Amino acid sequence: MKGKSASSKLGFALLLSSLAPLASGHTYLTSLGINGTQLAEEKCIRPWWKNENYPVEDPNSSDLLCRTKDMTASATSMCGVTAGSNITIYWTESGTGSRAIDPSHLGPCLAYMAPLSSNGSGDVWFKIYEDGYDPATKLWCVDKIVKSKGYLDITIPADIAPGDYLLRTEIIALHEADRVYGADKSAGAQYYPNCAQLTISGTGTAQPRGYAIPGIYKPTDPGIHINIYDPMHSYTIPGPPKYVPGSAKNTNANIVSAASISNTQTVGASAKSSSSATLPIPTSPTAISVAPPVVNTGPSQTTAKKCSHRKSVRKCKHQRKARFHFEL
Ligand SMILES: [Cu+2]
Repeated sequence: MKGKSASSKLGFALLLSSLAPLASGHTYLTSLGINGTQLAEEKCIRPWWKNENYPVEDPNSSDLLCRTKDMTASATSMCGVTAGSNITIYWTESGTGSRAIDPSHLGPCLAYMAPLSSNGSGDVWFKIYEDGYDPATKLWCVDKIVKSKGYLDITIPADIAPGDYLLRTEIIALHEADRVYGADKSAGAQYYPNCAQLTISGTGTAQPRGYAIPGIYKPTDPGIHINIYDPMHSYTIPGPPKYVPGSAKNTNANIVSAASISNTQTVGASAKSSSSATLPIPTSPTAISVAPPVVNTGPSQTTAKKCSHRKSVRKCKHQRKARFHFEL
């Protein structure tokens, strides 16, 4: 009896330890900070999808683009930013003041830009920020985000041509990335992209080489399929190389090809409209409001509250993970 009890205890402990990496607590781009002012939630941000803090799990899905329900839906305003200046990304789990993300969701932070006229379609995305893992400090970018309560400053490249752009921010959580996406229900990296709309001012002329999203990540990339619980001596940040200001060689080839590509993706926008010009994209920037952070009371926010893993587990997509998270 004694032996049996001990072994079932051991079994339970092993079960718990094997489940620990499944803990879920997701995140989304909640607001932007520009010129030292944190804007209202969702301002200049493309509409969040239904359960906005849920991850994209298939790196080949069109959801990887902006994690929005509809790529034809524009942000309600443009935010003006001077090239070369900083912008503050603010990620939260469930709105202003909530934690950034579950600390178990370790992984890199990235940011990309693309001309707004492309609506994200084609080889248009260039990476402007990346922070992965530092073996010296043993810190992931997500460790820093957790510590900063969700805030991260990034710099808009100083030499890019002025105009309207999409800014795509992203956290990739690797807590279940020891198995390749598709291997089982919870396997693979979790992607947390969102897009904002910026009007960049400045005197630059650079139009950096771009890459297609989806397409930048493969399930087997070394920075995507990785066991982060093994000792880590290095980490390869996934995606294309980061754009180095001053290094743009090509001119507007990307822009032209982006405009001519219409149906290469099955995203609602690109599939439905033959030209990005028909998309309801604001053409004139509106002044940046200096409103203090306001809790958004729109429908998507309501949905998010319902989908907190701890409260309404059944509403959540990752029921297995959610349930274990709840129980643990
Ligand atoms: Cu999660």
